[in-house]
Amino acid sequence: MSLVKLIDLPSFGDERGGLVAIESNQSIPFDVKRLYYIFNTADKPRGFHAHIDLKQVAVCLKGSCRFILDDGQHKEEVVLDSPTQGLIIEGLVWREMHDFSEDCVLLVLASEHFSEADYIRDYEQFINYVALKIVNYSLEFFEKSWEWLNDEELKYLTMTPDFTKEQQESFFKNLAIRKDYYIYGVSFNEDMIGACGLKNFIEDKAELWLYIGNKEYWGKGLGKKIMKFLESVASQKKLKKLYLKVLKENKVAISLYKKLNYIEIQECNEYIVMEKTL
Ligand code: T46
Repeated sequence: MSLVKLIDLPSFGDERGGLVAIESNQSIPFDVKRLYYIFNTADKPRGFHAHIDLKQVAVCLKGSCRFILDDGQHKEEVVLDSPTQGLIIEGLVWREMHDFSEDCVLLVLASEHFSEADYIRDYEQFINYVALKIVNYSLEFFEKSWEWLNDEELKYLTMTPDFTKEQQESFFKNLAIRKDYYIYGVSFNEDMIGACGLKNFIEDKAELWLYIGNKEYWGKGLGKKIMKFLESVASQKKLKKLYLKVLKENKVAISLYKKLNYIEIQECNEYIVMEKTL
């Protein structure tokens, strides 16, 4: 499917001049929560980022500029130079804007309020983000997790208690009938790298958990995508809040959770509890 999705905007121009009317969920496929415009450009390229969860329509009201869109597999480009044409930018797409004409005025309509946490501004991180998939927690993942959770460092960081092979097997067998435990595998291209899920449901609240068992994948900014995925599952299940437990010394994880708007609600001996209202 083409990355360049252009739409003709409803145009009511006549001999008095041009008029374009854009309506949420009608002429464009989302509710507009924000608009911004870029002007007085100095022909300096802009963009160079992707968004995790944002739909946008860009309209060049005056002048022209060139967009490059890249989904990690292939790139496409398009010149915007018409106030009656909108470029829909959605999904995990790296965007760059080049060749601004001096008189360019670029209007962008966005489906969400501004959030810096929604930006991926590093290309390598973007490529990693594309490669990461949340998949079914199969027997292969289950067997891997025995290895992962018996690694001393991971066991410590995830606060996993001692467990036997038999206990783990009965846990796996029960998964199919349990309604109070969601578990998913995390893969990177063809590699199985971790697991995540939701547990301990109390009314409209649940505990979020995740780990990357394959240490080669630590520090690549993958946690954010896993968290966003679990939050979307929680929202679909009509949960109102998510909480998580994190070791006090796990500063990297705590900083990620803070960026994603989790706030500390309780301090225990070794760990803190953080919560987010969805
Ligand atoms: C996009 C392309 C097409 C805000 O505080 N609120 C906002 O709504 C926006 C759009 C930006 N900002 C701040 C964030 C930065 O500190 O303004 C500063 C410049 O933003 P940025 O460097 O991201 O601008 P562009 O032109 O590179 O990218 C913009 C949008 O940010 C982005 O979402 O898709 O246009």
